[in-house]
Amino acid sequence: MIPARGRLITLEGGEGAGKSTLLAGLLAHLRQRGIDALQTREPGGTALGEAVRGLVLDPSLRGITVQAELLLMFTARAQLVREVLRPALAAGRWVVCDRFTDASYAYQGGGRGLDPALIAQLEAIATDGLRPDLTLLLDLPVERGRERTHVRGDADRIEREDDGFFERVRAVYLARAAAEPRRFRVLDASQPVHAVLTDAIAAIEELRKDAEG
Ligand code: Z5A
Repeated sequence: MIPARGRLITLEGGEGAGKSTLLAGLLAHLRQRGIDALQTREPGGTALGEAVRGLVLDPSLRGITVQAELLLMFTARAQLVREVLRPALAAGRWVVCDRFTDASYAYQGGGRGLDPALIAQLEAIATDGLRPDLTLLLDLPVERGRERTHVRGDADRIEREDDGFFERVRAVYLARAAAEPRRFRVLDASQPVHAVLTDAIAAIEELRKDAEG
């Protein structure tokens, strides 16, 4: 018997929005529902992707050009799609991925100012048409995210950008969500953790019912 197609759920948002915190609760919910789910992240999720992550977040590599940064993000993504995402989805598994292609439009497009048309060309190569079934955008004012991450200390290379950078990132995320309301759910990430999880589960339940269809 051919397994039903799995589903790809992506989590997006600015720094400190609460993606990692939400991930554990979402995985627990899916498994309780009897869904075979796995988690992964970008950049990362494969040996190559984790090596790329080490490079792009390394604060000592100050001279990385914006074009090189963009290519590194898509290098990790090309590997993740073929090594992890496509096989898992084909086997009927659900995948929750901490960031995906929307992050490149937000950070390299919005934050760094690269042309979205250029990003779309790389998307076509790296993702081979794979798009999320559902994207949960954890929206949070930039200063609230900063307050949350400051306590952690040792900011990575991208976290060291100024507030203007993160305001542009947020604006692109919200614009993409507005342009694709069927795929995106915008969650108010300034709520307490349990309330964000409740909203996220509601969105996932809609997807699950559609999948059972
Ligand atoms: N990047 C890119 O530029 N282009 C791309 O294409 C891709 C990525 C894919 C790595 O991502 C960086 O790569 C990222 C974008 C860039 N750079 N930045 N900035 P990442 O996902 O590893 O990095 P991050 O987004 O900065 O992770 P983060 O700061 O850890 O955010 P988070 O996972 O969304 O937050 P968290 O760890 O769950 O929570 C942060 C703190 O807030 C923690 O103490 C929690 O306990 C607390 N928290 C969480 N939720 C709440 C609520 N609801 N209330 C109060 N406190 C909370």
